[in-house]
Amino acid sequence: MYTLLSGLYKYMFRRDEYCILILGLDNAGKTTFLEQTKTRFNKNYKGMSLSKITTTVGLNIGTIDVGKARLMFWDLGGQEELQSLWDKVRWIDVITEVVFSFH
Ligand SMILES: Nc1nc2c(ncn2[C@@H]2O[C@H](COP(=O)(O)OP(=O)(O)O)[C@@H](O)[C@H]2O)c(=O)[nH]1
Ligand SMILES: [Mg+2]
Repeated sequence: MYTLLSGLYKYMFRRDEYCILILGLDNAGKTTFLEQTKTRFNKNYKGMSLSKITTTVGLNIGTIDVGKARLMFWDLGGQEELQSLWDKVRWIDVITEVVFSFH
């Protein structure tokens, strides 16, 4: 009975999860894009002031829920050392690239 109920619960409330890798060079606006997206889609999320965003060291992960889907954004720092990781990523569902530079 427990298995049946927990299976039903999982079926009703499960979310499809997708990983989205945000790629781009330093200062392209990746972290700003992620902050804006989180602010727009997560009702209770108080976005960080855009002027406070500093260079991402390593990795920054943000999750948003859209309908029945859960999107997990990976904001990978654009430093040269990390660029070698880009082509090693195999399990990512979507790769989005931020190509604009403001400097
Ligand atoms: N004018 C303008 N500046 C932006 C925009 N997006 C990001 N920036 C600025 O560009 C700089 C780098 O942004 P950041 O998100 O840290 O880039 P990242 O290194 O790719 O994560 C910051 O000073 C941001 O305020 C935008 O859409 N318009
Ligand atoms: Mg960044």
